[in-house]
Amino acid sequence: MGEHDMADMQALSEFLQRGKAKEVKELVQQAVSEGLSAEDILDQGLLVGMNKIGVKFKNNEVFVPEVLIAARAMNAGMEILKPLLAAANAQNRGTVVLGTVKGDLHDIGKNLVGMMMKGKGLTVIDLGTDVPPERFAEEAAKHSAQIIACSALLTTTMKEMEKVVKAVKSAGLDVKVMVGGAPVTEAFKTSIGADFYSPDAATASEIALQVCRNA
Ligand code: B1M
Repeated sequence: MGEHDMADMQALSEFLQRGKAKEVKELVQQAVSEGLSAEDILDQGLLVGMNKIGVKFKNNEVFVPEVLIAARAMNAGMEILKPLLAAANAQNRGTVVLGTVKGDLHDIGKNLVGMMMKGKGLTVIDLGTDVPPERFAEEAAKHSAQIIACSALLTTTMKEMEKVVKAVKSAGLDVKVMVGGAPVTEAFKTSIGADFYSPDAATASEIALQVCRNA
């Protein structure tokens, strides 16, 4: 990748941090036209900016409103990448019930996970954010899903994932539970009795596809 592309990605990260949704959209569109892959635009532009905002947020250099407008700019960029990441295979390869757990409103990572899964030809039932544990189980039964994918970004909400595992068990469902999100770890997954942990959206989509193939 040339110097020119790198510079564009840096500008993209800057615009995202400043919450400039229009500019973010334009730069993403430009990068796509120049032939950059959706994955590179995400990893080298949008996510770099979002991570920087995260650090500033932690250090009290920016506050919720700034993070929110940066998140809006991120979503504006993702809208353009969506069809590319989800260059969907028409054939349905399985069904995933996806959502952010109860009490948690973070949805950027979850949305990425959903896009990547669609890109693998999976049907994604996206329940949104703040999803109660029983609802994951109910929807999985309703749609005959092979896997439930739960996202949590807060240390205070990740414990809801254990309730999802319990809800699935008490409903007697034959469905796997995958957990992910920044505070979630492999050890945590094991401690709550979930089936899979995934550190990122790409791995999550690969695991989901594998589970559906084996079902
Ligand atoms: Co919040 N927030 N936030 N926030 N926020 C974090 C998570 C935090 C780490 C910031 C910090 O202090 N450094 C911190 C959590 C601390 C903790 O619990 N240890 C925090 C806090 C404290 C809060 C509030 C409590 C702040 C407040 O009100 N005082 C509040 C809580 C609201 C609530 O949920 N009830 C809050 C609010 C918000 C906003 C609304 C302003 C906004 C969310 C907007 C939105 O999502 N629509 C927001 C944001 C944007 C962030 C940060 C800056 C960025 C999160 C993000 O979208 N990252 C975040 C700091 C950070 O993470 N650096 C922070 C980009 C995204 C692509 O990454 O979601 O990690 P991520 O997803 C990754 C992987 O984790 C994985 O795949 C993705 C990449 O491939 N993944 C999965 C995610 N889900 C998966 C599921 C899977 C598999 C993989 O399978 C099932």
